[in-house]
Amino acid sequence: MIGTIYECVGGVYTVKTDDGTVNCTARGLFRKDDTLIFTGDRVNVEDGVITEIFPRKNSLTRPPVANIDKLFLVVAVSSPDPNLYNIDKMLAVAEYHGIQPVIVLSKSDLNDVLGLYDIYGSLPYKIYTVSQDSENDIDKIRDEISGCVCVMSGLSGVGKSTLLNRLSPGLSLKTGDISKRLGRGKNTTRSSRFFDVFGGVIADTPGFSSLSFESYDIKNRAFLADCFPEFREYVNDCLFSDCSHTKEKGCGVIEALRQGKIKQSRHENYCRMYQELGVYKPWEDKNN
Ligand SMILES: Nc1nc2c(ncn2[C@@H]2O[C@H](COP(=O)(O)OP(=O)(O)OP(=O)(O)O)[C@@H](O)[C@H]2O)c(=O)[nH]1
Ligand SMILES: [Mg+2]
Ligand SMILES: [Zn+2]
Repeated sequence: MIGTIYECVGGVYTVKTDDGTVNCTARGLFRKDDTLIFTGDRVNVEDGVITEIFPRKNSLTRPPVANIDKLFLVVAVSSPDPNLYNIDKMLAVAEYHGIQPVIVLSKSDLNDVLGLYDIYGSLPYKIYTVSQDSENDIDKIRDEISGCVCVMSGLSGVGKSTLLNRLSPGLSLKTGDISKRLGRGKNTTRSSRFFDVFGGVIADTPGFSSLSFESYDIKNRAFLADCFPEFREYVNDCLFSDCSHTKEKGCGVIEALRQGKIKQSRHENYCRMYQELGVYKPWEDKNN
């Protein structure tokens, strides 16, 4: 039987097949060689045991999901405060894996969205706004899900589960408070779980507090500039073909930044990521 993993909790996998939903375990071999099995994986099941994982078109480890078309990056305008580095990292990670990012600004009842619009409004991404007391873009987000496999992603407490409950009230997902002391969410959602809604699929996922590139497999920083769509039209203007676009003379990206065509914070975060990624050493790569 072939099916799709809808949830993984403590070694039990909920698999949806044409004949219904079954709870399965995984073949011992997968555990032995540390093969990760993700929500979204297409698998073969025999007698309640997953025997094969089919090749993925993409996968993320935080949130842990596979075969995704769209990533809704939920960013609260306040509580928790937006972290531009996290936003830019997540957008780059999605681009790297061929996943279409959609930005959702949440909690717009708490603060102005204009600052974030100023930075992200000119990127080739759709941006929607949601708040607990108005319908805003709820219908448009429903339309985005239709026909796609989507994932909600964002810091703990930004309102991912709350948004899903708004989109589809029957889901009744658990939501949690923000810690007053720490100003962040309490990791209320514990697993990545798919839901069939509006002719598509969407995963609620555990929020994160920080990001690391190792876990996302952006291996080679030479590809990083390509994950910043607004850089693409300027990279061919650089004087040096191996330009890193961080500080070189005659760099087309830096010239575009100087002319205000690229946002300061986006370039700063690009440089920070570039440093963080370091030089790719294939011989140290366990997965090669
Ligand atoms: N003011 C305001 N609060 C909101 C809004 N959306 C969600 N909240 C609150 O934010 C808190 C966190 O919401 P959740 O939906 O649990 O957040 P989450 O992103 O799913 O968090 P994790 O599961 O921990 O990753 C709850 O107290 C919600 O009531 C909003 O639009 N406005
Ligand atoms: Mg949640
Ligand atoms: Zn350059």
